[in-house]
Amino acid sequence: NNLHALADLTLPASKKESQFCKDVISGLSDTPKKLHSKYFYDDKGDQLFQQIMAMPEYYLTRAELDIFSNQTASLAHAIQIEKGPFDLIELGAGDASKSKFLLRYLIEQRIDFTYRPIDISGHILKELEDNLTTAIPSLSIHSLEGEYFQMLEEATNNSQRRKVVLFLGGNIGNMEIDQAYTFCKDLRHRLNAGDIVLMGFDLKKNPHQILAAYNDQQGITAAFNLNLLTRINRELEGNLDISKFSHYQHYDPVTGACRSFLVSLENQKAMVCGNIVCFAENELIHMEVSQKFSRDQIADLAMTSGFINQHYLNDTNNWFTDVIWIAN
Ligand code: AVI
Repeated sequence: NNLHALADLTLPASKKESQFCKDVISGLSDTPKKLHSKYFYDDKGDQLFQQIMAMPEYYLTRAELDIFSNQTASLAHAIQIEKGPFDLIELGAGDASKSKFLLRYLIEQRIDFTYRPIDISGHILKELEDNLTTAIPSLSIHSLEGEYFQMLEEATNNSQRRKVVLFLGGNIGNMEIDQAYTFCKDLRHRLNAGDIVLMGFDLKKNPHQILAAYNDQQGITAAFNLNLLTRINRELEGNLDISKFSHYQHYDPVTGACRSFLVSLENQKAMVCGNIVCFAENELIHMEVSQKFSRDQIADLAMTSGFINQHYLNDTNNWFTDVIWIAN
């Protein structure tokens, strides 16, 4: 183990005990080293992700927007609006650019529902509430800041209404496959039979197209990855030298895993959270997986987790799919 705890008196105890610090230290002690992509989203990370979504190579957001803007009525019927009042819970709501189409449609149809966006970023939620209140004044919105399942539990404890859970953007792809199975099973346990999940999956397709979406010419994805090192420096009193790491992206068309790494450009040492971390030249930090799925994989995920795979809504190019699952 190349990580040594130092008696560091400068870092406040609260920082050393934070989950962020623990996760970073444990990830950088692993072989291979890893960091969790959920930590990408500080204010700068939110901004960079907005830029990624606007990039010509990053087709995912436009594909799902195509589904939400052109098949809104089908989506609304797929979530069974005729079955009466419900809570529409969105995990990782972000800027709700897609769900906005559905929200507007439901309001126009005078459907009784409450929108409950969940996001780890308070900054994003505040902006979202402001925007939605202006765009759709009659919308009932109660946001929840925090981790998905903690907040889902809070949402479930406070209401007896049926639930429709949105998990869009291909966010499920940011979990390793076994974690995705665990996640869907946990999600099912927190729902009642008949509740609905609407989940977005990025599909396997031409590997060149997938790689290009994460290996953009302008280097925005690289900056998005490197920004986590900047965040560690700022929040965990680190002194990682950002110029000594470079972004490397890899797509495996057989497994469907698109992975990003940072490569250490030389032998180096840095302080993080009162610990010394050593990097060998060319050593990798695994940063993120963006898993791509086949329809068979999606059907298996649904069935194994206790959902009936109701149907698929695809974008015009068949690149991305939003799937409706009903809790069995
Ligand atoms: C949020 N998530 C679905 C994005 C993705 O495609 O995996 C995050 C991202 N990472 C690099 N580009 C976009």
